Amino acid sequence: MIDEIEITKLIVKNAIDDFLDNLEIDVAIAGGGPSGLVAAKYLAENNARVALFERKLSIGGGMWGGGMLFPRIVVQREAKEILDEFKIRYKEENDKFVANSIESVVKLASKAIDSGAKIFNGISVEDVIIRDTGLSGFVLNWSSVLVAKLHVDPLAIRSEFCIDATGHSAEICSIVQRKAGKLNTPTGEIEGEKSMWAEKSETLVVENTREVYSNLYVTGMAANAVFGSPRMGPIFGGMLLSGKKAAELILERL
Ligand code: 48F
Repeated sequence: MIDEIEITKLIVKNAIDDFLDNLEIDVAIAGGGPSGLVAAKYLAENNARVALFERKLSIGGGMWGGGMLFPRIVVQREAKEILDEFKIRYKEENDKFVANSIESVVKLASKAIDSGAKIFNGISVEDVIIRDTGLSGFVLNWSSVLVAKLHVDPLAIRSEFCIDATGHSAEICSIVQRKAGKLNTPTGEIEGEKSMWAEKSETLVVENTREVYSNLYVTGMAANAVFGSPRMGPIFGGMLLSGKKAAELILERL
């Protein structure tokens, strides 16, 4: 027998149990693009309790569309090992590795989930919790509530460490700058993303991956936006290496 009420109960009960299980965690990640997914995988496989909150229905961020909707990404040799770890297939040309952008997203997500990271979609980080020790959690709301501009109060989760993986907009760092004052940048503020310069940017994105406010790490394109570095277009080695570095930095402290 298939009963609609039973289906409803199964869905609501299981989804709520999952949410309740993730109210107090080791690492909360805002944003499910490539850098967030990679960070989630390395953290979770090292036994950290990780939850990733993604505003949209789909994780993957800016990776799905490759370059200008040509569904390919390019990865340089330094990050080849990460492609291999995630079992993403590629074609080698001129010491560069070309992978299908759709395959890349699904394999990043699948490994992150298999490693034990929890992914919550359709949820936006709209604010943060700040205590004397620094950032200590995210304030969350349904993205649909925010899109509809409904006046609904958010809820919160507590986390020992947080990661801003929100991409170009560096949303979590912007909130912290606005509400707490100083970030660990040269000016104490968000320096702002610069125009495309792939070679420079790919090195800088890894260097810029660090603690930007007490207990808040920044990764991926958000790291370059915060530290005033250029964008890079559809070369993704830096994103993957940045996500891995964010995980390693936090694992040293857990
Ligand atoms: O933009 P995005 O893919 O970030 P990334 O991991 O990778 C950047 C590349 O895709 C590309 C690039 C590399 O060549 O320049 O752009 O740095 O993914 C960011 C994700 O964060 C979500 C957003 O929907 C996207 O999926 N996001 C943004 N703000 C919030 C958020 C928020 N406040 N709460 C939850 N999710």
